[in-house]
Amino acid sequence: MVFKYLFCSIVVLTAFLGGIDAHAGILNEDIVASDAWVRAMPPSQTNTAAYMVIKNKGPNEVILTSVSSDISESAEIHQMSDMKGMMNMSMVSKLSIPGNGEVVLKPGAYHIMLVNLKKPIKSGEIVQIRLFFKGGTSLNVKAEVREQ
Ligand SMILES: [Cu+2]
Repeated sequence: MVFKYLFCSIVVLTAFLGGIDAHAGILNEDIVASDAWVRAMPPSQTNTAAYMVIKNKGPNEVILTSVSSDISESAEIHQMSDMKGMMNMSMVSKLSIPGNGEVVLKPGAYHIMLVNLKKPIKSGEIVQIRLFFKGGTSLNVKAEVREQ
């Protein structure tokens, strides 16, 4: 039993590391993220949001399919929409960045929701956010924690 458990752990670990390496190896140089920041939250809050501008300098559409962060258990792509005067937040499965275009993630619009913060975050801290795109490319973004 012990051997079987150990074997499973190794397989899982290898798959995990392999996944990370595969992503880290492919970088789409046409995609640039700028003005990245994370909203500072009081310690009682377990979620926060990250904002940035994602620019696509290439001619082809690029699709953001998932996000992750080192400070939260999970991260989601969210959209804010006005539903008859009530701002409503919903998760989206992907975000398209048009060729030679950009998408602005900002308060009241698209944002990255950092869900279940592992520890309180303070202004001035730098947070790593990783963007994963269709086709296997990814981008590491450094975001500063600020009040707004
Ligand atoms: Cu949200």
